[in-house]
Amino acid sequence: SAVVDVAAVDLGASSGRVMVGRVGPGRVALTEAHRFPNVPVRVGGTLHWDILRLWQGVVAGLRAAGPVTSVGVDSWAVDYGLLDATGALLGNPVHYRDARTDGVAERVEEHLGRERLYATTGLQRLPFNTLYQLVAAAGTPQLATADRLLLIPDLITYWLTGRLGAEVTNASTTQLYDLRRRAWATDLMAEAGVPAGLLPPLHPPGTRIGPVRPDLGLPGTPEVVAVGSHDTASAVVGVPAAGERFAYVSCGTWSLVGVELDAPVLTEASRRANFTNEAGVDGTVRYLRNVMGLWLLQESVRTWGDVDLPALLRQAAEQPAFRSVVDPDDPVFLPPGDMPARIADACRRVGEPVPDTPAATVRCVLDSLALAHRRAVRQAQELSGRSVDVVHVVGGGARNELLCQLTADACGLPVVAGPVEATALGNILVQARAAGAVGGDLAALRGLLRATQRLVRYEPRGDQAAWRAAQERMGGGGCASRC
Ligand code: ADP
Ligand code: LRH
Repeated sequence: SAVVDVAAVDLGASSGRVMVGRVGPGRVALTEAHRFPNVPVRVGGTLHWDILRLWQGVVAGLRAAGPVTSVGVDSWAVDYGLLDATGALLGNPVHYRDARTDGVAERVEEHLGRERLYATTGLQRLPFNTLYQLVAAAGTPQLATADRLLLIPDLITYWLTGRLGAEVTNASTTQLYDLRRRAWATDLMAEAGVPAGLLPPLHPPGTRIGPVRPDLGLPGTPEVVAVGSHDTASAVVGVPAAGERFAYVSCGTWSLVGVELDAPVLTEASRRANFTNEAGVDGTVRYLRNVMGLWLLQESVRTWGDVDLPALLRQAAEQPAFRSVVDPDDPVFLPPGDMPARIADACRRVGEPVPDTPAATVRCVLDSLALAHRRAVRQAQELSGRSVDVVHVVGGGARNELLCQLTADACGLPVVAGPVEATALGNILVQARAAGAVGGDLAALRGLLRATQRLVRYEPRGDQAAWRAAQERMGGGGCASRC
């Protein structure tokens, strides 16, 4: 097979990028064509995504990328744009961290039944699941006028091609998707008052969507191909694991921590531990938990203003371990705002020493995240019956050496860090496979990454007793075994 050039559009909560992959047998080379910040905007009291600015970044990136065979789009989950009957966007997509969903999940669960919701969708309860956002928006003129709902990557794909559709890995994050039937959960939709027909037809990763619109004037008129359009689905494709005994931490704004399975886990214990079953590429199940992730650090840095992140991380490494730990998954940390103050409050509430410098706050965040990774890796194994020998850390967090080492120490397992751009690589490999440039299953694609990408291994240090004690301070999070 020949070598192909394909472009990945990867929109993360903190930045968007267009990456070009040159892929062929034994070969994967990645270059960055364009990167742009993703800055949400609050207006009229509502937090929005600046979708037109992101679109501008996508188009500029695809121009800079030069001629490619195909383009694939992935982004964060759950959020959407609404289109009217002519295909025009009705308003700016609302950000999942907006407060409009406060208290909605509880109401919907009472009405539809939390056990039933989990049995049908397999999804964890996050306050911003699309279902809850739609219930929060019920009765608004915008929703009443809407003809179609498009998830963010599907919206970008629509603007690129004029074709409407919903890619399944991201559809599975809406809580409107029936994981076992692999179809929209039309009964749930009807009972929740979500109009039938709002959600477009589903298609799997690898589907050829269509050529980019000629009026965009992109070099080479590439075709758009559906990838794992949920960024975490593409990131999991990009985990360079051998075999199946691995856990992953897709570590960026969020830490998505879990294992890859062939079938969902829908037990009561799994529901109570708030583990999710999201659809993966090639019919796999991403069995994972959302850990609040580097958002805690990003939002602290934003509060402090102009800081030198590498210098701050070096100072954090010199701080005493476990001085203060908080539970990163505390919902108080979810909205934007003064993060150091909320961390200090959380410490005060549970009687931990209050961090008194940025370095101490950062150490608290990283110790706490490593503990949350430990908790989720243990729970994932216990709840799924899948044992693991290694933890793969991918995404921007793979560049945080302290966090990688602490995660290895906390889990008592080796950490393999990298690739940083696992999401773009997962996106690119699915396109390259659709083009016939590479063949094989996920294991084969991962083998290609092991052979071509720079990975760093961290061996676990120290003894588990200290981590166990710190875990007890933080809370086991429903772990039945000794966490
Ligand atoms: P997302 O896709 O959610 O926007 P990324 O995977 O791009 O997130 O990860 C962004 C995060 O990676 C940043 O918030 C930062 O904490 C971390 N990061 C990026 N570069 C570095 C670096 N040089 N050293 C340490 N951490 C880094
Ligand atoms: C990570 C992510 C995650 C979702 C969240 C909304 O970028 O897609 O998997 O839960 O954003």
